[in-house]
Amino acid sequence: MATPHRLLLTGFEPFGTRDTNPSQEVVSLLEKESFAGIELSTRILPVAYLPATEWIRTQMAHFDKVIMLGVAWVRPEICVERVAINLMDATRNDNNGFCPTDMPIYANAPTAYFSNAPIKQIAAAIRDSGYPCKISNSAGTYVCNAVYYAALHEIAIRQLPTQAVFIHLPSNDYLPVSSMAEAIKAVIQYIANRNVPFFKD
Ligand code: PCA
Repeated sequence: MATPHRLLLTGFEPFGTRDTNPSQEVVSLLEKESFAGIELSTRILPVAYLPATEWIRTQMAHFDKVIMLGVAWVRPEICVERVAINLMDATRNDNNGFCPTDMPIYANAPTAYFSNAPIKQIAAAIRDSGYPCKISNSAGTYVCNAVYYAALHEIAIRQLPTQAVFIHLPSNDYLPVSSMAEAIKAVIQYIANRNVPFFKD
């Protein structure tokens, strides 16, 4: 049997005025499942720039595939993020009380990275499972973007084969959490059903 893909799936704790985060709930639903061909690890990240970026950075060498989830409350559909930018520009404190404006995540690092995962195929896998999904060209300037940037920067500077994608989930006013979980399951199954190399054709 082929070696299973080591897959890291992350979500975020609640932040701001909300006491839930759909990304955390989706991870809790999916961590109970098993997927043939996948060795699944999960983690809920703090909505805090420094610990979240530092943790994700240290994990990149240990996984083949990384799917990071967060919520974008105002977006009506699931968004597969194409790009991460080297910028922290918060309009509200993070959960550690940190509120950076116009600051780079890493000094002397590239302005942006594109995802090294096949975002179009991932979006298609979600749409084929019956859920609304589009490509987004901005993951914002809050903690989600920072974590995505940290992952892609680490992969780039260490020349790791790891492939990473960030997916923003909508508010559960637009889509029930159980449907979001089904959509992400479709992405995991897309990974599982492909022989090596999964992420790039
Ligand atoms: N969404 C925020 C941070 C955590 C989350 O779930 C964001 O889009 O940056």
